[in-house]
Amino acid sequence: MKATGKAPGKGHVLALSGGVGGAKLAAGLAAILPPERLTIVVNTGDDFEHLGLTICPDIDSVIYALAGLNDRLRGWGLADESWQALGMLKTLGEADWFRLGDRDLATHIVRSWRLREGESLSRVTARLAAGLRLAHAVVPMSDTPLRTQVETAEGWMDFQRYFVAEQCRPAVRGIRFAGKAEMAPGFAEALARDDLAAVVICPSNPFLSVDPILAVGGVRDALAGLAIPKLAVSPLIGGKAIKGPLGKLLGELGAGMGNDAIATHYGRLLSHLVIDHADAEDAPDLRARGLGVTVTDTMMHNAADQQRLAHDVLAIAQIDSAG
Ligand code: FO1
Repeated sequence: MKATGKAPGKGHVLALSGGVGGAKLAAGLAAILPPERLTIVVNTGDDFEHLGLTICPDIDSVIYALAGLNDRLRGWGLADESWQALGMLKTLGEADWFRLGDRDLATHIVRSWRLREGESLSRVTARLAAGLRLAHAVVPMSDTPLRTQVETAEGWMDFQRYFVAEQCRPAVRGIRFAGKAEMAPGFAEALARDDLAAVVICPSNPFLSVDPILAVGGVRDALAGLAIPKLAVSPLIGGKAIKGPLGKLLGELGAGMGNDAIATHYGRLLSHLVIDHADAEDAPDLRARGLGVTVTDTMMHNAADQQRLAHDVLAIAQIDSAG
């Protein structure tokens, strides 16, 4: 996006987020935008059924981060967590490879029981967010399952098996999203808003966390049809992912390296890429593609960093955060 010299607008922002990294920017945006001006759509490709419970890791990362309850060190789950139930599950001979904390279990119990009672995932997510006193809209990408699976030498594997049980060790040959999903109502409504002023792709893994959102029916076309700033914050710093398997995946999928690979992956969906100072040398080549590029500090250690980056993103899109 080129600067137009126009006064900053007061429009609505649609943020697309995966888990940990994305949740940090989502929390920054929520801290500086009033609830009526932000919709956060979250990846549900990582969701799975475990011990009879429906687990939605990225939704939980986002609502916990917005509520300031997330564990910053571990990167997922709740701070001040205890693990008594997990220990008892192990004693009883049940699976303990996916660690469910005592406090976190309450979230999974509420979600599972309300879904079983017939509520949609959107409704349950709104219920959980309200329970945590969140005022901003946190919306699952879809109310129907679309499950991320990775292809390894042993065949197709469910995401959490690959990510947690196998610690991302198997080489990935392909990624697919199993199922057929429609946009959740809150997602479709945000995309159709007259006052939609920017789409922000948070710094989540493009292949594993953002692609499932883009794979939901109608999303790519809807985004392509929007003549507004469409920004992504690169998940890379110094050419590397802060956490997770993105660097390894880029190599395994032959998707290129660094921010060039990120820009290639999103292609014409993006008008602007926000990169870190450590990757400033990538800017000329990215600009030569016709992308707007902003070099800033994208590392988010704390709430102040999250809000600073959120301010940067809104400034690029010429959106005013006040009121
Ligand atoms: N990630 C892990 O690496 N190990 C775990 O045992 C684990 C448990 C877990 C429980 C609840 C939850 O909401 C998330 C959890 N995660 C765990 C994180 C999660 O698997 C991934 O971070 C996301 O799916 C990737 O975005």
